[in-house]
Amino acid sequence: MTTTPPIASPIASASPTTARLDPGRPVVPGAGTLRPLGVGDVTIVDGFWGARQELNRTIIDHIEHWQEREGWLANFDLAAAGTLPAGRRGREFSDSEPYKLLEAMAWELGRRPDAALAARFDAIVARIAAAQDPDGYLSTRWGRPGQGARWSDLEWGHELYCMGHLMQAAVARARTGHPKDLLVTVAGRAADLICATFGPAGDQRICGHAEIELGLAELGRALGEPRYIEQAALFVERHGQGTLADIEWGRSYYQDDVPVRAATVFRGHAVRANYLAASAVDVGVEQRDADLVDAVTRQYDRTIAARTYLTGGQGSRHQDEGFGEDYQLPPDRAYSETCAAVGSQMVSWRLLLAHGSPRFADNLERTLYNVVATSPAPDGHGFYYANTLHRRVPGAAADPNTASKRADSSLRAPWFDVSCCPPNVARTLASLGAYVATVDDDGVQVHQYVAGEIRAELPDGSPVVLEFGTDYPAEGRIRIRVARAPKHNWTLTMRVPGWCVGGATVTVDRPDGRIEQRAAEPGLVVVDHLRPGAEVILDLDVTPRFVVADERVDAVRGCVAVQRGPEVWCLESVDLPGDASVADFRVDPGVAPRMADGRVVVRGRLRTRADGGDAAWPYAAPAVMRDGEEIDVPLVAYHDWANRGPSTMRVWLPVG
Ligand code: FUB
Ligand code: ZN
Repeated sequence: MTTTPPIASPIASASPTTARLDPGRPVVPGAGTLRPLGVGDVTIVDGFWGARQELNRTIIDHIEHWQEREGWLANFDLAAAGTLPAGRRGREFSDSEPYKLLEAMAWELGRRPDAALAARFDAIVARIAAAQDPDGYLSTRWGRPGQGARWSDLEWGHELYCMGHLMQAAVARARTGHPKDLLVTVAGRAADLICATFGPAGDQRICGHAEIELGLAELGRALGEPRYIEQAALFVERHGQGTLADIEWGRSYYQDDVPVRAATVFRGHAVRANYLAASAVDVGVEQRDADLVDAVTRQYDRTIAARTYLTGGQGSRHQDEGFGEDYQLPPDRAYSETCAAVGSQMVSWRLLLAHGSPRFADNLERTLYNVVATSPAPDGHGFYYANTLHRRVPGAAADPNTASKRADSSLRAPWFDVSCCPPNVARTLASLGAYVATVDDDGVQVHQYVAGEIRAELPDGSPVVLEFGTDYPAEGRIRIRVARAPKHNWTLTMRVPGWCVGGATVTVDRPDGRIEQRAAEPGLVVVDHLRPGAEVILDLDVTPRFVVADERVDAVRGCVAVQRGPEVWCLESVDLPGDASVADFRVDPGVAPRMADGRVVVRGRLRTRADGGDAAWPYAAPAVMRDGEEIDVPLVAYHDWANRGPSTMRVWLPVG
């Protein structure tokens, strides 16, 4: 049993992934360090994510209901009837939302058959297929008499973006046992048209919102069609050539300012930046282009180091939904769009598969627990689009019958005029099992801890079945029982998260009665010679802890935040005495946070102005402040904030 350092990139020298019936893998790289499992290989039961996967059924229903209600599905019927543009509803990118819904449904069906859901899936696909032009073009917003011409507004038109989502949905369907599905045919026809239109000798421009690159790369992999991957590569390389118009936020908004290989950090619109980076990894891996993968890896590392919130959220500028400068991470202005987090997970996952380093899984975990889990309401009927880290005034409940403005909703809203985030949550939750573990030539690697079962197949065909028992992250103990394993030696590699600074312990209970126990540091811990019946217990120290930010994150200087395991915790005013606001609380950093009744508790005081009121002018000699009695205040896991109604909230607590 050893603790190993991160693994170096083997992209250039890797051999192709062994082909077998695909159990539903969102990403299937042709090379890399680790090989993914599929949604059909991992069963998550109960626990933090099991409950959310169950909730996702409601979320999917909710999304379908709202897409119908807002006319975004009916747009396809109008297209098929030839009556557009009259009656078309929704933004120029509304077609993408039914595609993301279909992707979520496809993964969900791959996870668990459901005849009623399958029938709904087929019905939506039929409506979409009927709207496709004979040459493969598919858009309800462009290209018909009375509408703008095809490809006439690549900056803002989102045609290629939408068709990229169509392709990702088709990939989900193809990879879950339906490679001949009508949706796959529709997506393939769209891909053929795009290759013909934007190929080497064709239109040299890109879409103003990266996504087609992702769709083409993965559809190419799924259908064994290299043309699609080559087209994805062309689009990736065309970024930074300035083929799109300059706009008020500059070409960096759509990553058309600097070639992908030359960029040093993610910039511009955060969703666009992440989708592009993810596709660049796909292309780099597929073309054995280690330089491209390394370029994205460097940008990713710097983005994590200087442009990412404690929650894993990204984007600190509302004006363009974009990244700020390095360390410009004001908590009260956090845009942290849910979609940007989903995009960042896509990059993390691809880099994890490419390099094998646990730091990518650490980032994925952080974002899963603190953004993806935060967005949906506990009943599945509301969502956060933006994920602030500080609410100064209690929010107002959104009208349950109206679509909210995207970043305006101060509490979770049932729907938005721009509703990209809810279906992004749905497709992530439906495919979550695929992000839990991988295999390599030596064995199985566990990256995320869930209760359930992993059924893996090693490259030599040997099955490994692992049963997981855990209440993680409420507790730090993970029990792994080996139910099936090959006779030859193999390794079980577990991630000890970077947050686990208190250390971890691994206990191996072997069927012959031998018990071994070792300490482990953050990184990877490897156990071998495991036979059926063996049990491995990983104990991670989830003692709550204070964290401080780099001094350059000026906005939170003099503050601490609290983390427990992968979860960020926050203070809500409903937990303060009287009508105190979170602005009044000063935490005592000398008293470690502790657990009480399942909640993290911190000690501090309420601090108010001695003169009792607000000054007429907030800049003056320091006011005389009065500290109240010491109080212990319970925090709430950030993903649960606002579940008890309107409240002021803050993640970063000023130190008293
Ligand atoms: O432009 C399509 C989507 O709408 C983006 O990804 C989101 O940021 C939202 O603006
Ligand atoms: Zn979004």
